[in-house]
Amino acid sequence: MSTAGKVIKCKAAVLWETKKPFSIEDIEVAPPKAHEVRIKMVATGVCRSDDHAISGSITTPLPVVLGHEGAGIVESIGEGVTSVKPGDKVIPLFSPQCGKCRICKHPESNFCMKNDLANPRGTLLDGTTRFTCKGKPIHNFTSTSTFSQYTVVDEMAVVKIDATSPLDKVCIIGCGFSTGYGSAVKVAKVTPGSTCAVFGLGGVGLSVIIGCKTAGAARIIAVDINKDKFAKAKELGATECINPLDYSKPIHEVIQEMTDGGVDFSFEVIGRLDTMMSSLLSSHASCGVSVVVGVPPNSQSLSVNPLLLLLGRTWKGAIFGGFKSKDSVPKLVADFMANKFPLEPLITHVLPFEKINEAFELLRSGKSIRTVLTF
Ligand code: PAD
Ligand code: ZN
Ligand code: ZN
Repeated sequence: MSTAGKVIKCKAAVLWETKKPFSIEDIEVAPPKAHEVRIKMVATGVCRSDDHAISGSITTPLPVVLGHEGAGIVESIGEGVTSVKPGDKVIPLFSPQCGKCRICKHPESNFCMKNDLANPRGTLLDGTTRFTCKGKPIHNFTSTSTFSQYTVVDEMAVVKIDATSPLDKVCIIGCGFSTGYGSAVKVAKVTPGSTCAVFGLGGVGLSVIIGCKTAGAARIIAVDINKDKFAKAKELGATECINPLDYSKPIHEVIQEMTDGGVDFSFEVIGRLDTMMSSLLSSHASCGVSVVVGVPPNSQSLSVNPLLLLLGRTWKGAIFGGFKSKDSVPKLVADFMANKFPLEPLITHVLPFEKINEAFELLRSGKSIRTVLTF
């Protein structure tokens, strides 16, 4: 029996308070309004950015349904939706592409001005949410909210993908893979024969390594304080792995000595101010490009001597690997289907959705790269 036009009762992981576990709740998901899409989730990855929202390091209105790295099937569409239809396989887009704003029209930039990341309202575009639980409205997260059996998103925050693609794998194209890969190939524009350093070997950092290798980097130096991450980094293309805890001097000095003054491209993929500075200093003072990928803790700043940039070094950052999401996600899925890069090595655990708290424990303890939750 069709559920279109009706309220759907289903399970979702609700975060009522920061620093607390999720509660699996029965929620109601209202039908999509005009220009909105209701999606039956099939799989969702667990990203450190969700954990930043749990810890309060990213501020977002509560109570909330988190999750932003999912894939699913369109259940129904609101009036005026033209780019997807019921039955389509789709990926929700935490960094949307409205196609109309100044940034969407800019040839290089990708951070659409309709995003709900910079100053989160925790709602859809119309300022309301389609989720309720125990009579209370529950907020959205980053235009997506994938930790629910059903979610509603704005049309600008969802895109159709290849009907034959495996949703339990391509879900990580919704954030971690694309963010890391794009940071290398699109934001840094890693060049053949170059030397790179990647700080942080989680799902995003390892995807940076895949991008550096694809771009033809000759040396890829992987940096992490958890040596258990090194084997996978090497499997994906790291040529050297170093642990800052093994050295008495600062790690940027070690990297400068290893690379005749600094790498061509460095990436911070952890989300800490001290490692952002180490990454910057590891890039060559005159020709280096350093990219901030990790999300820094809320309202914290770095003090930087402008001389660090004056000699020619470039310091930049990007959300979602600099990709315009609606344009790029279907192409990335097609590239995965054409074996241009692997996703399987990044997915170390698959768990049923109800075990979401366990998935976050695996991430926090450093035991998982990506856990994919299946519905
Ligand atoms: P993760 O927690 O799986 O990986 C982080 C890695 O950093 C782990 O392997 C840690 O052992 C390592 N680490 C921690 N502290 C240090 C340290 N002091 N020195 C060296 N290594 C250390 O996270 P992830 O890969 O899911 O995400 C990484 C960051 O990227 C995180 O801050 C997340 O919020 C951010 C992110 N940004 C975007 C974006 O669009 N810019 C998208 C997705 C994730
Ligand atoms: Zn993410
Ligand atoms: Zn836009």
